[in-house]
Amino acid sequence: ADTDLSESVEETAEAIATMETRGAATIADAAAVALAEQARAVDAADPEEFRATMRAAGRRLYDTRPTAVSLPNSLRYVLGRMEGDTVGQLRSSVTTAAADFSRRLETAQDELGRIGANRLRDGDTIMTHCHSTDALSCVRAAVEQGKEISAIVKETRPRRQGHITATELRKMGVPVVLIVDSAARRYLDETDHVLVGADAIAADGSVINKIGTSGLAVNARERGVPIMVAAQTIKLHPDTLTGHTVEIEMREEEEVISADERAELGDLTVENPAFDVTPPRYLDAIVTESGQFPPESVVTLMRELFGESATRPWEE
Ligand code: RUB
Repeated sequence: ADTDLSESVEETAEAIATMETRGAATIADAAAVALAEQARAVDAADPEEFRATMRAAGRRLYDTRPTAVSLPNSLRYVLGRMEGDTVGQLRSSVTTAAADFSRRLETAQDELGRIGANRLRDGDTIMTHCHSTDALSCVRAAVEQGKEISAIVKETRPRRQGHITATELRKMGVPVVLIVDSAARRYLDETDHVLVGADAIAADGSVINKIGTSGLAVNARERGVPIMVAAQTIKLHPDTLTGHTVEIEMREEEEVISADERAELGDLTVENPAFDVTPPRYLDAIVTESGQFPPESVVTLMRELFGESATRPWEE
């Protein structure tokens, strides 16, 4: 087992695994903060011990949830900038990189919001799925520009992240209609844009997001409602450039049925995939801090940012 991990890394990893800390951007930021706290806490005898402890912290965080690529991209950013000949230099390179990462995340979200807001017109109604801070940033910017926006918010079973979205939208003064997931198609007739976030974006422009996004996108396309994905460039999945696929997290059945329900239902299998894949042909635009892209062309941006393949600095 990995020894010497700081309380902050253990607590952050636990919070990510239990979804107390959730949403791709929030997870990425929490991981960077935990790495910085680990760097401050580690009492290493020599540079090699420091590096080994930081890699172990990276692995502990990496192993929590498999789908959101912002997590490994955060580890890549911070651990990829770990440099120096002494423990002191190594430590300050990590804390500086983590602070830079958090700052960039915030700036990127604001920039993306301003770009996404350009797609929204005064009086528009959006439909949301799950809770995405990147998607909400677009609505916030539109509201700040003085546009009146209303929202139809999908509950998002099994964890009901729609309640978080509804609360955040109400704080912005946006009127909210909350619906169960299966009512989405009926309410598309009253929707001007479907607006969702992303956990990962593959090189072919497929978007991996909360389970139910793909069905919503197919229905929106059939109804002629544009579907827009708000996702910072940390959501681009560099491994997909070399043919890897994105792992879809399967979660516990307890999120779907209670122990009593399990006893009543008897012998059956409950499956609880957390995410699904929406092919690029059902998406109209991916909005990032670097501009708006047709899904099929994000690969250009991906090569620019990551080169031809991705590093794994947390591995030994
Ligand atoms: C969250 C989810 C969000 C994306 C984007 O899933 O699917 O749409 O993570 O969020 P979970 P953000 O609740 O299982 O973590 O824009 O905040 O990164």
